[in-house]
Amino acid sequence: MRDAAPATIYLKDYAPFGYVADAVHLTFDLDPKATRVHARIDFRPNPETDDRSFFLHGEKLSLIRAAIDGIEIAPQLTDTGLTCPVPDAPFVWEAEVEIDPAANTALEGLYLSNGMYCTQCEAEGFRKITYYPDRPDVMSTFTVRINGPHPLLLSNGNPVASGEGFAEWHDPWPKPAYLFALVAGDLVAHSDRFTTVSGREVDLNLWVRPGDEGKCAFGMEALKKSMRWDEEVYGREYDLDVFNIVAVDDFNMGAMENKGLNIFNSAAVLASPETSTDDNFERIEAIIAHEYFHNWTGNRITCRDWFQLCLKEGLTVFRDAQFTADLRSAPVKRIRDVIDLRGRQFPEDQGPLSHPVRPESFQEINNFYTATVYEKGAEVIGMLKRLVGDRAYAEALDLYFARHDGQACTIEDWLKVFEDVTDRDLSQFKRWYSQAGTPRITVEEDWQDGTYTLTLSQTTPPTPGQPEKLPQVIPVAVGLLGPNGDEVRPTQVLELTQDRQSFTFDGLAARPVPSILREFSAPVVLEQETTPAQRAFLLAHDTDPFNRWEAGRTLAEECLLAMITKGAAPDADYLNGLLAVVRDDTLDPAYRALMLGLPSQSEMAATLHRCGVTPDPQAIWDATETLRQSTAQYLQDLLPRLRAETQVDQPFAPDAEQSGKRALGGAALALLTRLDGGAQATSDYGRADNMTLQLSALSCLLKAGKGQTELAAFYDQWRHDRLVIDKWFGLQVGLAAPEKAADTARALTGHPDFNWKNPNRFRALFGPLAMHHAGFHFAGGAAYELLADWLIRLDPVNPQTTARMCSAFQTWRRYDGERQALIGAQLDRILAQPGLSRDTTEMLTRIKG
Ligand code: 0A1
Ligand code: ZN
Repeated sequence: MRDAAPATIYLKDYAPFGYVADAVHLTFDLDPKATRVHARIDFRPNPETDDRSFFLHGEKLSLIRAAIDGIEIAPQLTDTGLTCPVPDAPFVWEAEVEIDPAANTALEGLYLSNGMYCTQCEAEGFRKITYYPDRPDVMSTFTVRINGPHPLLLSNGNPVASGEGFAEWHDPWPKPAYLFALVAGDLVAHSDRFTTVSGREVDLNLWVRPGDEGKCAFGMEALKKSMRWDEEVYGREYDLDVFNIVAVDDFNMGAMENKGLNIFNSAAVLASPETSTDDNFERIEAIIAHEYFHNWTGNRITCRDWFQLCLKEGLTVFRDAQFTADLRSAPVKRIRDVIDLRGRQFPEDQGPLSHPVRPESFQEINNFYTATVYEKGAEVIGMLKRLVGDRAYAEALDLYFARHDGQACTIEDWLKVFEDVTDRDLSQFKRWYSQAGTPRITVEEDWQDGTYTLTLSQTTPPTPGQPEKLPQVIPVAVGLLGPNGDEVRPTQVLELTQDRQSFTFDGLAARPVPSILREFSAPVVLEQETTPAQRAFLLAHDTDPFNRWEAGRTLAEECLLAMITKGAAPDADYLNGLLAVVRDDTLDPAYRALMLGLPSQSEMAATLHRCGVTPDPQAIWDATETLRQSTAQYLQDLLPRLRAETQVDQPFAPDAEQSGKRALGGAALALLTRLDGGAQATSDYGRADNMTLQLSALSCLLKAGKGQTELAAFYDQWRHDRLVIDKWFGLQVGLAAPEKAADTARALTGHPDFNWKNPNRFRALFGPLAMHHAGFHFAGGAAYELLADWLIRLDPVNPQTTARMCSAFQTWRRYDGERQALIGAQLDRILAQPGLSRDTTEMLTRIKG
């Protein structure tokens, strides 16, 4: 429930806790409605500070008993914790509390999911388990005894003892409380072993509900690949005798890196060819890697405070992206990441929720697990690596691990290892952590007497609380192509550090065509005025696969802009260039599939807004549809060949090669369906023997306004599988015609399988509604109202998921007055709810601006 006035917490106010926790002993007596937690903690005064106030966080706890050095005390209790006098010397704190896991629908702390006990303590959930200094800079060893009748009783670290009705665990690695975990239930394991580089034998278990055993093999392989990769690439070895992963159905996020006991949303780990798409497999592999990599970047070295969240998240996202690039295709991974960045982080950075990669204040930290902290945080690390070079990066990382193992660190610590290794002053680079907003780069060119000059200028628009921006260090990777398409200057990184800066290239025989921001070397908007012919030239010749794709994307964007703002016809340069690339069978099918993509409709809205035009969602939809139809006609003769070429004859494997073929085949089917009225998709649906093909055919049919028979058959086939039924919900909303999206979603909320308290199911329905640009913004605002109704309903049950879904409204100021009025009214309606959570209140207040 909402505090009278939610407090704002500031980075500048950081102060260490007055006490060190040397050892934590916890005993759990499990009971669904009345679990008893006994805590015994060895504290001593912290020599780093004189502050001797003793405050332990605690929320929703019934205190049964508290004692210091064995003597019972009566602490002063508040809504958020307790205080009491303590000795100015080492002492033993004891407390017994009672908690109610069954009533915990917020899914923070200890809760029940399908009868299984499970915890989520990041960021501040441990305080709902016992009284504790619940802050990441308090690190301690944990010994845990769990008493309960469940066959499986798990906690962090290594098993110490177990018997009828109990188990004991000890984690020798000091950790903050947010990495604590406990699981108790009746689960089955898919087990394996891993021998680390120095010969440690590690038991690996993936624990799932009975019935899900067949969906574990892929996750286990991904785990072993991650463990080996981290040894080989970062020199990081696993450090316990056991690594447990547990799949849980009710989870607010993707997964959690608890020490030695990762807890995963079942959607982020369970996979089989029949029930999971290629994209699901790739995402699962990346999330398993991400959580595993946290063992070093997050667990062994953690964050001093939550403002430093990007220290572990940016670095770990960067590492998992490297892993995927190594295992699969580096260009395809990069392009997909940039699509994601533009789709999720750019709107955040360019709207009312904009915040620095390292925020300086917050009310509810759960609202800062954002694309900016995660994905832009990873981009910042990519830039740093590009600036210092691969070798210095590796040395800096070695130093980071050596210097900070076992510590709770800051961005200053992180940058210092790079400064020490390279002797570079990174103070200007550090602005990437403190300055919000997406920089824009403009380009001027000059050609005289064999010298080509590129002048780059940077500006970053104002963001909330940051009206003025200073220039940042922007690595701009550039290559030059000669008139015949040959590369006359290979990629070189230009360091743009000033507002405006010129770079010259001498000794060229002819005026070159620049390929700027290769590999998307910085998270910026590049505003380069070029002709469609120049774009088409890059699309045909650029040696940088990212920029080649980018040339096609920009051509498409410009073509759509002309169609929307001038009523132009689809551009021939775009269609010709696309045809040439897509028919080139020397190129990776996955890459060609990406070439067939268009900028998303919300991206088009952002571009129009940036150009000073109020976006009309229906006009964007219409232009996109027209362009897709023209593309289908233009590529008509190629489509049968593409389909033949992308047939997979081998047994299903979710690897880069097969999934690339299926992606291109799926893109071809989508175009073909526009020409044949769905005949091919109907036949494909009937023959599909894996979820990628099944879903691709069904999607084509639904998009064409057909496929109701297949949709019903799909439900009957998969009604027993909760993860597939999530897809069934999403598909119908996401592929509805704009005028039907809200009604479709509303009707589905009445379906008996719409278990709205399950975050996956809630998101399965409302995520696609919010992402359906023309449907969500359809005139009249029915979708706004529907989403608001459900956010109001969900907030008292699960504030975290409610608050995250509020970001659907973050771009509202882009639209016309009528839509702004409709959305504004919904925002006000939600904000007026009595007892609205701190999470949702903060999000909506920021969105309103
Ligand atoms: N640290 C996890 C993400 C995570 C964050 C918060 C959670 O609950 C509030 C759960 C998971 C990761 O980066 O994977
Ligand atoms: Zn993470």
